Amino acid sequence: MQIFGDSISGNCLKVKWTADLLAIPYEWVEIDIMAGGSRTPDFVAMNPAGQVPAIRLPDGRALAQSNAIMLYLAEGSALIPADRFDRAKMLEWLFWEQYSHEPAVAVARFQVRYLGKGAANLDPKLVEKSKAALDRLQAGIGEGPFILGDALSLADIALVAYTRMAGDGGFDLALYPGLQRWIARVEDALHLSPYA
Ligand SMILES: N[C@@H](CCC(=O)N[C@@H](CS)C(=O)NCC(=O)O)C(=O)O
Repeated sequence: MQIFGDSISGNCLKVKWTADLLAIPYEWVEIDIMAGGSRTPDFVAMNPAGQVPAIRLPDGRALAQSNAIMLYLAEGSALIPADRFDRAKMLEWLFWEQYSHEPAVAVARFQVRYLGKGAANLDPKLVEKSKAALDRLQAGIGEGPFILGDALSLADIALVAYTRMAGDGGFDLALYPGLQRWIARVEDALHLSPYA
């Protein structure tokens, strides 16, 4: 299997971390999105959305969308709850991540860290949406230790990706001690060094 990803992208790292944790062998193919690497004719032939991450299976089939790829990789593993309700609850968080968290927290980070926009110049609505997402996540985790309770799941992997990078967008994670403790637990479970 090949994973096409840009190492600066939380969406891509989620996929990498899932494969690493499950000891699934892969070849990482670095795609430089800032240089248009996901918009080349070859890449778009594989993923018409022109975005990373994407994977290509040994039989040639390709799959995109970070959370769909994670679900594919983790099928049958402990990262997906066996219980029907818990599994649906995990999906609830994954859908929320893509609609209410990533489009705010990741976009703010991208604009500040990679487009050089001052955090003070971010669209106030984007800042508000990001803070609401961080508040919601912290409240949802509660005492945890993980989002669904005792067990690490794909919800933690998906949501930690950009939450741990929120400081890049000007958000002070020290204001979210519950998130800081959860980030440390998930980083530990994924064998990651703290994000710098
Ligand atoms: N919903 C998609 C989002 C993918 C996405 O936004 N990819 C960005 C990097 S994080 C990208 O490829 N941007 C380059 C481009 O759009 O040209 C997912 O979860 O995979």
